[in-house]
Amino acid sequence: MKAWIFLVTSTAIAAGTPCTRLTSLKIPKVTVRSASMSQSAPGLPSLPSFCRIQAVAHPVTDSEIEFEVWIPVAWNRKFEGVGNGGYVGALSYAAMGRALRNGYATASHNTGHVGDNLLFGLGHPEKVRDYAYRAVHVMTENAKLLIRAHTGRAAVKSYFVGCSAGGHQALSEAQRYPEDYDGIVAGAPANNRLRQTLGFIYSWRALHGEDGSPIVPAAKLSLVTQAVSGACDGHDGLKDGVIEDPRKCAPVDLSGILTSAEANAVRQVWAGLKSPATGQPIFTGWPLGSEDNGDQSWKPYLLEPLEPMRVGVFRYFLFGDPAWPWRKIDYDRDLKLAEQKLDYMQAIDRDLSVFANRGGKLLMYAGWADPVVPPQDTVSYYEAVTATMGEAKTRAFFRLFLAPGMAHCGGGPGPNQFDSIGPLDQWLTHATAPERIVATRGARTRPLCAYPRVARHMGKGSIDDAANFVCVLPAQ
Ligand SMILES: [Ca+2]
Repeated sequence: MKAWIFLVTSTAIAAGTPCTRLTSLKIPKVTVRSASMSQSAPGLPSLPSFCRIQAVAHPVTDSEIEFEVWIPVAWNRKFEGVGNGGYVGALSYAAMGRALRNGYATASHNTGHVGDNLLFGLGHPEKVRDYAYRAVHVMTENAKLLIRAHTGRAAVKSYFVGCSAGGHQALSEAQRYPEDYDGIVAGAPANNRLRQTLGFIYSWRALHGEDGSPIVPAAKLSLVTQAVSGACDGHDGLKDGVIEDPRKCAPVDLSGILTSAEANAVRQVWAGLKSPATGQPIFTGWPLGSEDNGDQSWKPYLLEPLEPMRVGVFRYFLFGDPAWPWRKIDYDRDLKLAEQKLDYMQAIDRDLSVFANRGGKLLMYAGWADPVVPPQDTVSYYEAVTATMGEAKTRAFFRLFLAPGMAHCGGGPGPNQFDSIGPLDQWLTHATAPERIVATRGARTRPLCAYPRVARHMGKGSIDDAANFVCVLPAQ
């Protein structure tokens, strides 16, 4: 009898609140605008049946965070929060669709504003904070609450998956809200955002004359990449059209394709921004081989914009002055000011002990041919965490995978399609730490190896088959 009562009780709890009745839930500072069963979403005409919840959160005055939570009928009992790209104030429906098809309950948000124009932050410091770190946390807390309300159960595991700005969000969650997620995937993280913005300004100025006209013709960028490939491809021991580690490239002769002024501009972008006062690096350069790979290039990020990308971080967020003369930037002084006033815009804390000690796992990846977020900076962050926490402790919860020839979050000449949530889930549920992840591009498969290891061909068999590669420490 007692067992029967328990069964009835747990069934009643498990039944939860019907989807359409979630709109009447009272959640502090949240309004559930709609909730209904669905099998589609914008751009996703055919999805597994799910409860679609649309809501808005107002954690503080002047904050308005749109978010959605999707809970599949055939639920795997896990939650996957998904990240955003750039400054785009829009929900990531495609990523939500992928999570849903894998059985996850999922959530996305619009970062607290609409559209990809940094003007949103002018005079709205709370919206900047929403973008920088708060919106993803607010979404996460409320998504968990709604999942529990609808299903009657808490998710057994919670994961976050993001790339670019989503990678920044991923690291911010691990650092600021280490109890939000059990597992986190941080792809090409734009977490060093203040310095990277200076890198955009510096690189734009390197590639343009004082009158704003480009020094390097866009059509020549692909020639630079071909020259880099010719000089560096075989440097890793395998002529396969992919550069294993562009930091090890020998000097590239550009004299046959660029004028000396053009070559000088490109070399400045490669070299990165150094402090005019001390000569110390402020931000890494962009990697050799990232100039133009057809599908991704420096063109939309460094060359074609009429002013430096994301200059609004300083113009609107820091100085609050639409007329701020960015050409007169003082890299040392203005970085210092930004670090004082906009520290929350970055996620560069090297101590992830709280996340690690509660069993959190972090999988980070980057492409070696990324024209947006230089992978050298991602490596630097990993090495900084390792130096802070120790190698053994770091490897126990944090792995970095570098994809040779991959551009920004995909694309590029190297194998660039791979599953990250699967290996992360295996790590959390079976304690199997990822050592290699197989990436594909067309018919070619290749293992991505846990840093600092690299994929080495065993000397026989196709170079297009991952089975013929082992992960080894690179030759010094
Ligand atoms: Ca190669």
